[in-house]
Amino acid sequence: MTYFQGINKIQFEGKGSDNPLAFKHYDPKQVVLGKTMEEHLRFAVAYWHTFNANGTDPFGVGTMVRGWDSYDGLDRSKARVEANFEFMEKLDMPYYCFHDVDIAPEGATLQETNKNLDVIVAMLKDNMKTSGRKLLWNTVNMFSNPRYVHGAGTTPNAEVYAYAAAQLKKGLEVGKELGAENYVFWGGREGYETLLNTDMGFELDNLARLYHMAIAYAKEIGFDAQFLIEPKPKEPTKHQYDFDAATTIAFLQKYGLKDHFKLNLEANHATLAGHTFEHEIRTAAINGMLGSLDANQGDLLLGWDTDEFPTDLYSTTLTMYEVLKAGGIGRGGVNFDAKVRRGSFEAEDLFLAHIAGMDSFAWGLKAAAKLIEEKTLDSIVEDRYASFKTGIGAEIVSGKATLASLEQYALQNNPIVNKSGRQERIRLMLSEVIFSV
Ligand code: XLS
Ligand code: CA
Ligand code: CA
Repeated sequence: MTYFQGINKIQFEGKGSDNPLAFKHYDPKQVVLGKTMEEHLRFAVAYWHTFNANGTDPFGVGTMVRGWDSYDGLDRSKARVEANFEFMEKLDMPYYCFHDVDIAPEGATLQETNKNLDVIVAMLKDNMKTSGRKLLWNTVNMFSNPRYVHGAGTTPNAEVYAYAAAQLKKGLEVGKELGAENYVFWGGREGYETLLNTDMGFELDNLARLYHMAIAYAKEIGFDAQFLIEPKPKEPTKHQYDFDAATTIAFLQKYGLKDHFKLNLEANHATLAGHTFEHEIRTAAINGMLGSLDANQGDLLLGWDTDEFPTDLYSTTLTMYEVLKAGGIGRGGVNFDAKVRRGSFEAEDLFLAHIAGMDSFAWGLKAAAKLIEEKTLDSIVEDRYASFKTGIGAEIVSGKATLASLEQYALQNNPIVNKSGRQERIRLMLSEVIFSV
């Protein structure tokens, strides 16, 4: 059975090609700064957007034309598994990611749900073995089912907390079974609407308790995936607890969890938090917490999470610049947590969208590598902080300076001379590099 008829394996044809079903920049085996593009980028397909989303919005029903939708229940889940592997192979996508509810339908009881999962996980495992495709991360969806109306790890209801713990336990077992490289926690309902009915301190204590239990259980079953927390400032709750990278790091530090986690950062979540993606990546990197990336882009004219495919080359370049500077993405990857627009409803659009994202990231990688090779930004930054290399600056950095010694210096050093930051010039230099690769 084929779900993407008429689409062959997507090949790299290079910049001159006008074939929409070909890569112009993503050449998996091309070496950039000592590693292949494939090794740098570790692309992943997000199961939920590609195989589950049907284009429904608050004003209308689904629009997507999908072969697997001619089935129901577990049969549809099986069809999605087949479609997933056909899709990954045709795009030469090495990884995929999913929530438990994306791959198998929830049953009437926890027992039934777990049974459904077992059937599909076995099928995924077989397909992974024959295709060599891998699981970048899995997670459990503790936000869609109405039981999670007031949260999962931060619910005021201990019965719901217990259910969430059981779901999480199964998620860790599934991750182990499929050899997931990472395990993600995104707290969809871990936040609140109003303090008038909320004990924030208690909710955060409980969330930390759940994470400690997860660490203990992963150790018990020998699941050695990297745990990742994915920050998001709002939506669905008004105040999401894992607001951004800095907030999440502070939480992990407070509860003694920092050594067990890294961050899964998403571009659209960064912009919702009022940050750039590169700000979030830098914040994680300087704290040793860069884990993985959810690649997408938001619409700056809209205040919600639009999860569009990433095509902004300035952003993909600066993202890959941060990743290269941080020494690479490690066990993480670039997961397309992105959905085609409601009007892009043909199956072929799934390919065109992923090609757009993969090419934009490959383009960004090449530009970032050039920025690094030519030390374009490094020399600017080095020069900007040069006053800390010698004299009074060196004394500050070495710890020799005191308030009194600095006062003495300041009293004699008159006038102070500052240098221009040259931001506009640097932006143009960036454009020149992007369009030269
Ligand atoms: C939603 C999140 C979610 C996580 C995984 O906004 O991006 O999809 O990546 O639960
Ligand atoms: Ca995400
Ligand atoms: Ca999102």
